[in-house]
Amino acid sequence: MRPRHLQRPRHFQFSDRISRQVQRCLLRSYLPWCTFLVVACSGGSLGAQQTSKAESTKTGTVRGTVVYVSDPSRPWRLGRYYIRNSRSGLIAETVVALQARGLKGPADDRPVKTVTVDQKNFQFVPETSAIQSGDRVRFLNSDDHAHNVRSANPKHSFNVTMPVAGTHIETFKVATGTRDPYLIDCIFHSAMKAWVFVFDHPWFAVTGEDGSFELQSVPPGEYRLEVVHPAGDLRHSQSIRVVAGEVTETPIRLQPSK
Ligand SMILES: [Cu+2]
Repeated sequence: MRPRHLQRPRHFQFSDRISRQVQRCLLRSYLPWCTFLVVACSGGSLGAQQTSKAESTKTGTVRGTVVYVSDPSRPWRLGRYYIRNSRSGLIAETVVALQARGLKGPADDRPVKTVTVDQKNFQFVPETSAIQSGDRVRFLNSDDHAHNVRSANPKHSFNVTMPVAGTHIETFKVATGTRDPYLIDCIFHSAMKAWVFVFDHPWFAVTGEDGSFELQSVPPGEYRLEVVHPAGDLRHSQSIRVVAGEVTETPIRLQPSK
């Protein structure tokens, strides 16, 4: 028997006993229902997964993260702008895209997309954009100074002055892939640079600050997975197999170009 000072007060013991009885009663009464609910919920969840799986039985997903691996013999002075955590090396504004001979997106009448590139604090924000051919870029000027947007690429060139609060929309019709992105600059401020990558398929992505990317609804097959960080001139390419109904996880390590 417990010493008196360790014994629970009598009313506590009573209420505790009642409480235990109520718990047992509730357990007996509701356990079957709880079990049913759990099974029903998991069944519903499985159903959703199956639906998702059914939708993706014909296509696959490529998912991964891009990590910058430094090389003391080839320092990258701009790394501090794109790598938020030097330990992880996860790198933002990296373009990841599939490449294969004759690769074309599904022939559909998809709506034209418009992405925005601002000119702010004497920088293009974001510096790196990726679109499909036929999509548009809306350039803005949020600075209190005049800017300019220019492309000298022979496949699509333009040169437009951007007054304060100015807006200019440009349609990019010619896909140039990862090899020849459109370099956009400002004739007034030579340090301002941006890149517009244009693809004729939808299987591309630009990494965020967490370095992650995901390419969905990819037809199964063998591809080159091309990775470019234009500001750092970092490039990487590897073979990848996409399997229907499966997610291909692909960690990517980017190093300074040789
Ligand atoms: Cu400028």
